[in-house]
Amino acid sequence: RTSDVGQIGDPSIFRVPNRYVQKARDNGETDHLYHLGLVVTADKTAEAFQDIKYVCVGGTPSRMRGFAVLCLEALQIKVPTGLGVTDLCGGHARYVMYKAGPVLTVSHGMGNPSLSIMLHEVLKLLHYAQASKDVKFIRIGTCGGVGVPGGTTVISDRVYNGIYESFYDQYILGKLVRRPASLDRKLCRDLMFHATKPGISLPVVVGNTMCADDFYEEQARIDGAFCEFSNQDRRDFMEKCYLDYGIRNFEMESLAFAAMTHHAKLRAAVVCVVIVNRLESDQIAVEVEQHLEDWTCRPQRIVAELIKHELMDS
Ligand code: R2B
Repeated sequence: RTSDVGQIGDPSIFRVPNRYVQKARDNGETDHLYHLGLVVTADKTAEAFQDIKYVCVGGTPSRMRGFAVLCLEALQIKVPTGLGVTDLCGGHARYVMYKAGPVLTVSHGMGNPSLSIMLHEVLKLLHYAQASKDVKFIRIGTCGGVGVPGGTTVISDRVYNGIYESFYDQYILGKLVRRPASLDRKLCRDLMFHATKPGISLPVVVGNTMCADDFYEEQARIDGAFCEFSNQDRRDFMEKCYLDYGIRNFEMESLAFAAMTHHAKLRAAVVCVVIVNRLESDQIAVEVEQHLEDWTCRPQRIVAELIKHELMDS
């Protein structure tokens, strides 16, 4: 970063591609990030986030708190005794957000719409904070495996919607807007490297991901409240996913995540641990509960390792 960091037009800082928000920041106006429960301006509040280099997101508040604690340990950051990690979101927020040095960890709830609201507000927060445009975004989550056993982490290569297209579709002003959902290949490779190196050595595959807008019918489950296809249809679909499209997992947020980060010209990756192999079962076995703690930490360990090494090298 140069001495003119924060100057309007500084090419090293991140700007949301929205002229209205750009103008608001340049004019020093306030912005209510309603779902984060924060009122921000390009002043001290936002400056607190200027050093962010990684934004890691995941479904549940407890997992994102746990990841913040893991990052504090990995980066050997001491927090004053008794303070612990503090949720930075305001009172009526829908999400939680923690900061561990240059790592921001934020929960996103379930599904593309929930993630999308959080991401709009976090992107604006980084914009107001004049954070670097090189911030990396990583989703750490859980998923159903397609021919991949429980406990294995899938690092996404391509992400598909339910009809095998890498686009996130939205209806804006009565029109269909299709945004390409694209992840960063190098970040994916780097994550794979750290996952498999001696000392970490976790079961991990790189594969394509199908992102569904529903947990049951759209993910070919026959155990939802409705099911209008046969078990054979389900098997044919799974086979097509696996063989024709290299799909190795199903989850519910990667499409909006990949499309929005790509649209904002930011690098992003998706790292999810399998909690059920969908070629074997629809339901998450009760016995899996005993592994959940360990398994859900696996993407966190891989990402913390990458962050630690990248920061050490920088
Ligand atoms: C994985 O787990 C959730 C559904 O149980 C959803 O957020 C997802 O992508």
